[in-house]
Amino acid sequence: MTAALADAAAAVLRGNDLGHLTVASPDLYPHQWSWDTAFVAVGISRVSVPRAVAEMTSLLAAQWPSGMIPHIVFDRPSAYFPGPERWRSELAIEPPALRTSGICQPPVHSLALACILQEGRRRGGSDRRTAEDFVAGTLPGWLAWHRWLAASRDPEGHGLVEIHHSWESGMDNSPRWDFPYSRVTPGEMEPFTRTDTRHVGEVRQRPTDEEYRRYIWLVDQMVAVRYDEEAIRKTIDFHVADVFFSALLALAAEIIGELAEEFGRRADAAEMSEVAARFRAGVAAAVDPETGLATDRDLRSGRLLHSAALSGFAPLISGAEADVLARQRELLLGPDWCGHRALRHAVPPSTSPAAAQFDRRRYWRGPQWPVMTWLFSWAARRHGDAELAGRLREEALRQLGDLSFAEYYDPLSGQALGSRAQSWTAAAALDWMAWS
Ligand code: 9WN
Repeated sequence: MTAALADAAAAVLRGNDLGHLTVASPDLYPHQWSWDTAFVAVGISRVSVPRAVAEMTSLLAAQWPSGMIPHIVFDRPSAYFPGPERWRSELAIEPPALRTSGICQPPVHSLALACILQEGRRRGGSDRRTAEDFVAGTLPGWLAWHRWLAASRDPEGHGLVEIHHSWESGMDNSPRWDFPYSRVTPGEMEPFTRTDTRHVGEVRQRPTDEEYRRYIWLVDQMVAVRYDEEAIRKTIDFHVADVFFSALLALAAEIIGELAEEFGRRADAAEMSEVAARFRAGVAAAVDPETGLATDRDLRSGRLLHSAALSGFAPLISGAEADVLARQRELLLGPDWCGHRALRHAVPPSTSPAAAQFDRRRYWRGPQWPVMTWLFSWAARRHGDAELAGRLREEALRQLGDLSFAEYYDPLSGQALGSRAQSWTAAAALDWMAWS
């Protein structure tokens, strides 16, 4: 079974490989996505270090002059909507060299750098050299990305990252965003046709048409100001402090700081360690003492966004004081989350099954996303909680035993949902299989 799972996962990644990049999934997402690429590179490094390096290199080639790593790189025509004609990145005040979207996604890239380096060193020889040369040579680019996030997305230094579209959170239609979206009222806009719903078994597994109208409205708002960050902050209808993105920035900055130190960049290392501390503190301050969950904030109204979404466990990602971590761990394994009695597999659902907003089949409103389980298990291992990491891994591997490598799963029945042969799901499996 174990060997079959690893073989099948590697076959999925080969099938989605265009040579220099891996598409996020064969039909639904036929391009390179930013945070998908990092997870994919972690998995591929277990098979080929040079190929993992190529993956990250192709993403970095799309970096904007500002330092932003865009959320999608469009390198070939496809029916994906919204494609480059709607994003119009060429109109940006400082346009990127490639055709890309105009927003970003959470910065999990330094996790991939660390994994590639570790795997290269474990294998030794040319893999070691390839990994070390790659990290040393591309550190300036990755540092610029983290620096841009810290400066442009937290200009006042609160330790929380602002986002301008829920696609930036990576959890597009999570209940986290229901309130801010209830205040986004699209005006007249160029008509469009969704293509995403053609690639899933049933429309209800995807966001609604109403949600899509708002998503595209926000894209149009950003194009209208030519992606000028200052202007976007003033004009965009969706303006939110994202606690999970912030936790990932804290973790990512800590890791890139360690890499900078190792490669002799002491000033960069000190700067990144400050960034990590700032965002870790921001996340800790966002924990609601009553629920124990971290909370986003709507920056237009000032309102705290209470929701029973997985992002509430942001401190488990960023790291926090021992008592905060202990409470979060207990909650995560408790009856409202992984320990809910109706769950088929004890891995974190995207929304608590005990919450009113829980929808077992709709995208980020209930289903379990294996890549999120991988992230929580990886972070737990890093933060010294091998027990939690091992539990999550074991359950997740059971879930993936159907070999569909689905994008997400119905938490109650265990049925595969969304895209099949999703690259980051296969990558998570490959990495888990290699854990000792
Ligand atoms: C929009 C590729 C991406 C993931 C996101 C996930 C989904 C895109 C979409 O797919 O979003 O970015 O078209 O629905 O929500 O996290 O990176 O796998």
